[in-house]
Amino acid sequence: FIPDPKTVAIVGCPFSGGQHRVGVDEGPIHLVNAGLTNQLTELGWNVQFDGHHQFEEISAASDPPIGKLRNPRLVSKVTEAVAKTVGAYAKKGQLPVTLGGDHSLALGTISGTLSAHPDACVFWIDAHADINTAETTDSGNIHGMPVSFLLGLGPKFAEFAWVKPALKTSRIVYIGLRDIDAGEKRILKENNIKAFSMHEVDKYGIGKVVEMALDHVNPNRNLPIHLSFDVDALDPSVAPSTGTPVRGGLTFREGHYICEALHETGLLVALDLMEVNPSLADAASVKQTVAVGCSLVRAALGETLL
Ligand code: NNH
Ligand code: MN
Ligand code: MN
Ligand code: MN
Repeated sequence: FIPDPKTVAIVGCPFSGGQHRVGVDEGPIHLVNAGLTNQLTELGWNVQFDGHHQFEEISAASDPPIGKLRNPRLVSKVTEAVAKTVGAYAKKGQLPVTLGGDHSLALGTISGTLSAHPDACVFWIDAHADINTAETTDSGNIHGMPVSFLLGLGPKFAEFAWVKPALKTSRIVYIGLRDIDAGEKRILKENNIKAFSMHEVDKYGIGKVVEMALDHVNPNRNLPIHLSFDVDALDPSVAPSTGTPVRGGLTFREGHYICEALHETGLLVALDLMEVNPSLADAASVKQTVAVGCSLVRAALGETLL
């Protein structure tokens, strides 16, 4: 399998229903306004961008919690639409780049990728594991749960009947973790899910970590790769404008290295850049975070230092 996409399809997802801080829906608008599409054109890509996704609205009143899940119908509807959009681009041989918005969107993006590339593996770059189930979650925020849904772990809900548990536990790997809930630690252990926390990044260095991560999910370097990058994986000094910053994160270079190394495999088929929240922190921090977001996307799409 050798993907050869020439076209990037930008999927702007102004969506915040997977968590409760307002403003993360503005992330994609800021990233595009910062010139991301032109930057990708300059890298040699055909860029398709037909405006940000328009989502069906469901009022809070008609979307009460189901168990602990908050905004369940809204998140389900939105992510189902995203899955269709991303899946359609991927099937056309294009490379979908989804701009969030909160990380519940990855329930859609990864479902879409797997509909086109059933053997794809996932790199989940995040301070958090986002693998809570409806049982283990404290917050009820679905952005902390997409991975469990994709793996088919935890209780099932009729409202999420469209979700296929299409991801195998051996096909996802984490880098950057440092804020994992107790229930999540148990799930990671019980299911033998490979994770490189910041401890392993410190111990081995990012080059070795990416190599070990690839060896685990993609031993023969022949499977398509979906990169889901939560900007809070980066240290808050690098990416301050995000809803749940956690100290001790990836440096600017470590974050970019991951993107560059996955580009170098030639196997990248989809990319998510999530959780940029331009309403948090001062104007300079917002500008910095948006610029870093654009720069991570460029690195994943082939921008090199030399
Ligand atoms: N683990 C927490 C939860 O489930 C926080 C998740 N927050 C994130 N994830 N930003 O990337 O609510
Ligand atoms: Mn704004
Ligand atoms: Mn996340
Ligand atoms: Mn996170």
